[in-house]
Amino acid sequence: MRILIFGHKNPDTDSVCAAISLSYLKNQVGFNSEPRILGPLKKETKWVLNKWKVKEPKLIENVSGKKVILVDHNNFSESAFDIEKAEILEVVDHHRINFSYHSPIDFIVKPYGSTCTIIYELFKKNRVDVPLEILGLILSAIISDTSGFKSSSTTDNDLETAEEIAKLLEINLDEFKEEILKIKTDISGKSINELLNYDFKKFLSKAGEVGIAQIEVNNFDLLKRKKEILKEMKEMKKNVYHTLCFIISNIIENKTILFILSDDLEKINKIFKGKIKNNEIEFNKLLTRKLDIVPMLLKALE
Ligand SMILES: [Mn+2]
Repeated sequence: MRILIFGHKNPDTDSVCAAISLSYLKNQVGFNSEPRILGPLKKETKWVLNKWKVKEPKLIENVSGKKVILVDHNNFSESAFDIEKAEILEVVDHHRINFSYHSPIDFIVKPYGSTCTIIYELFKKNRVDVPLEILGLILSAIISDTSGFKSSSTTDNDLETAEEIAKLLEINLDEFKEEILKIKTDISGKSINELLNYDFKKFLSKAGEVGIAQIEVNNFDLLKRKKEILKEMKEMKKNVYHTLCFIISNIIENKTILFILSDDLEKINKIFKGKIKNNEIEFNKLLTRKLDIVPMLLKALE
């Protein structure tokens, strides 16, 4: 029976490239697998697939009764809607562990900046040659998921893997990095609502549901629209979220602005050392949702 391999809902480049790469690897070692996606692709991911001449995976319909492998997520709320009825064979991921299952499975989670870095290691471990287009996908995903190696989630493994692959592909890593980041940070023509939904994830805290939106930009022009942003966030939060955050990371200036609305703003402000002013807090570094913001919020709302 065929195995379906897929990343999280609202797929990003790491999710999609990890599914395609791992599917290729599995097929080389005797399995029959196919990559899938859980939603439409972002502009950046389409550009990457086009660049390496790899076709878009099909949209998933249902996984009930099917054999599946999860990549770039290990959390049912971010997975296929009927994931509880699937047979999970394996997980390859780099997020906080939020998983339990009725039988033992291969569960590969490493604190790397990109799932694709783990998959490159799996190629080596299995002694399978990596074709050029898969090298290209893995490199693109590492650059994208680590914001060009600047994000706090970046490890030496990510950087070394990227350098090794750039050499194999005979491309200039810095130039290629700039190309990807230019597309990733292009928010022109997007409404505030689209930006809030661009890379949105939900978490359950002890106090209630927390929603965290995240985007990367190459300048802070967007901040001029703070009023509009907070208005849109209020609308989104209404009756749904206990806390709603919008992380805006400026990858040129290495700064992060966090907009935050919460029913317990005082508690959260304490964790952030009282630095929240007018629903806003600024950090002089690039923060990531999974390493910096989620742990702080979950702690504050305990
Ligand atoms: Mn990822």
